[in-house]
Amino acid sequence: MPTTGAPEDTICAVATPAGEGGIGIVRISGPHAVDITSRVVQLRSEKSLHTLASHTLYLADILFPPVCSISSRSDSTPRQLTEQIVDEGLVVYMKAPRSFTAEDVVEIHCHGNGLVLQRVCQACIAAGARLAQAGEFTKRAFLNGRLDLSQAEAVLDTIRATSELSLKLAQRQLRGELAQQVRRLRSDLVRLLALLEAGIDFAEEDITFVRREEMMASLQETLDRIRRMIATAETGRILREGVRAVIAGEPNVGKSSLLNCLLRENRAIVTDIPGTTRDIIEESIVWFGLRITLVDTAGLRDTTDPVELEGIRRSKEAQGQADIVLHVLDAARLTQMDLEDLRLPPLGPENLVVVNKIDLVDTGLVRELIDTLRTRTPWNVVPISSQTGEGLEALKSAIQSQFVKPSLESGDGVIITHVRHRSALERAEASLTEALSSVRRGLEPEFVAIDLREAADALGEIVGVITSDEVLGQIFSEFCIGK
Ligand SMILES: Nc1nc2c(ncn2[C@@H]2O[C@H](COP(=O)(O)OP(=O)(O)O)[C@@H](O)[C@H]2O)c(=O)[nH]1
Ligand SMILES: [Mg+2]
Repeated sequence: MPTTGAPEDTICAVATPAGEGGIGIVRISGPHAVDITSRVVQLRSEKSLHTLASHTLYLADILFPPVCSISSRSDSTPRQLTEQIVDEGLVVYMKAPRSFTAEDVVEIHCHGNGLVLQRVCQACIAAGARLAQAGEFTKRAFLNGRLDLSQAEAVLDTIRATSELSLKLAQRQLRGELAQQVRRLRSDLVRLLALLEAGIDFAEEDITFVRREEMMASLQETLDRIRRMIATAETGRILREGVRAVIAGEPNVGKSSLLNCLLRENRAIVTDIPGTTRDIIEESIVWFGLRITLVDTAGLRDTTDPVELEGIRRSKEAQGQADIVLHVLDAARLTQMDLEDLRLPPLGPENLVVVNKIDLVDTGLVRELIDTLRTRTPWNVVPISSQTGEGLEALKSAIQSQFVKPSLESGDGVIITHVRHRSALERAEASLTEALSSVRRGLEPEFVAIDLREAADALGEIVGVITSDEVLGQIFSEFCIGK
């Protein structure tokens, strides 16, 4: 269970983004939410805010400064509405526990003007609220048991999602898909632990509560399930954060042209002078629901120009951080050389060879060239022309298919998207492997129990059953104020 008790104070913050908008919302959460709001707004119906029905919108005038402080709550003198009105808006009360934080929540919807919103917030503070910290509403939802930790993280993922696939994963996690699976695994371990501990307690009577084979089979099965989850982590990270695709190759092969062509804009300078691009240029787009950050780099060649040398250093660094490297070759140059002499940096399975400028070469020759490259090497080779746009769709699909597996799109199974979850699963895996080996070697149940408990605790960290203030602080500080 969460270590901290339910908060006593009432917090407020602007919940909508800064800038102009059709509406802007101030959110107030805590035991005094209604009292505080009653100092800041007045219903058009003149009724008391304490009579509000839950989950219903009411038209109201928003006042500033607050008419009276929270301590003189019984004050019933009619309010002077003259210059104090800041705006008009709607008020909605969400009675605990049927609210985002599971506390009493009031939202004041006014016009989306920063000045108005700020004044409403100041009025709430003057009336006894405290300005919320980053992520504090979501943190309260967690502390009050409304969300588990993985769901709280999914709230942030939902806010941050920049592609359909990342949004889909965030929503699945928000609905508790990961949490359910982790809880099942954990309860299996806790059950085994209970049997084991019962065996330890009754050791003198020589009673066995769980047979060794049964224990081994159970542990093995849990271990397999955890390993399958860990195996999804790399794809999950990419779907959540997007793919970093670095365009690399010798000068003048058409790297910047490829970037421009894929972005459909003249982002990078293209010239026929080798060594034009010196800095890293990056832009992000979404293809097939997946965010792709394209990174154009300086061409690799021997040079003494210090600026170009720095560009080349940055290019190599960018390649090191890439999820996929697109190695661009010039088709016209390839036809003039012996392919045996072609040197490429070591390529992993997630890298692509892009043969550009095929418009300059006879179609038959291009086919021959590509066939030769494909048969001689394990590389995935895609012919394109940045000039005519030929082959670009095939290139996009080739990149996409490296990262989006059909099984992910069909939505079966849980996908691990957070490093925090992955590291907890890996610790659980290590402890279970240890436990399994202890059982196999016939060690005392006490040893096995220690590892089982560690594995269960590691799983518990994912959903927040076991947690520290430090971890909570880290997670919620990433949120914005008002969430
Ligand atoms: N014919 C043709 N020329 C191209 C193509 N791609 C790039 N170029 C030309 O090749 C030269 C070098 O292009 P650039 O994109 O600056 O190469 P980078 O140095 O690799 O970034 C420019 O003159 C481009 O117009 C292509 O697909 N076909
Ligand atoms: Mg360039």
